[in-house]
Amino acid sequence: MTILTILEYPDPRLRTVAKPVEQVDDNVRTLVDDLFETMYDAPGIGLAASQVDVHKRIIVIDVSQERDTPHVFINPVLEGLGEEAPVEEGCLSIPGYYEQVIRYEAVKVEALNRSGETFSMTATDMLAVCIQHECDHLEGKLFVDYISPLKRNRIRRKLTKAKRARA
Ligand code: GNR
Ligand code: NI
Repeated sequence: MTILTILEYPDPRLRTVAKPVEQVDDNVRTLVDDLFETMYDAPGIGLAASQVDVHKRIIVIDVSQERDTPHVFINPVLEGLGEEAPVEEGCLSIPGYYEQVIRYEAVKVEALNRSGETFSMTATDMLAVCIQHECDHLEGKLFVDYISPLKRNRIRRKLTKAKRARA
């Protein structure tokens, strides 16, 4: 197992639109395992392959307190359900910043599991929020795209400066 490097905003590679997985093979399963290891290590409640510069439609999530309820979604297709409501989000690719964004309160998601079988589930609460956040990553979209340009530019400048200081 390998802990992968997470790209940080405003890295342009985070804007790449991910491609569908054609075959759920051992290479894909190894990537899924590495995504989980990277997510648990971070620690985060979700991770999209896009964030580790692999532009395939794969996301992993575990919103449980006990960190014992992993979910993997390959080629996910989302349908928003219910009302839209503001929620506070963070992102491992935008470390240290939290902003309110509008999300559906529930989603239906159809995807492939790690055996390559189609499944469907409906999710609510934090799992629904996280699925929407991760599916955005696969489209090259980040939560800062929903906030004001003023706030977004402030975050961009601070992260760019922090990265310069680290280098
Ligand atoms: O760890 C994460 N926490 C989080 C909190 C609120 C809404 C979404 C998230 S996802 C984030 C991990 C991440 O960046 N996934 O892409
Ligand atoms: Ni994120």
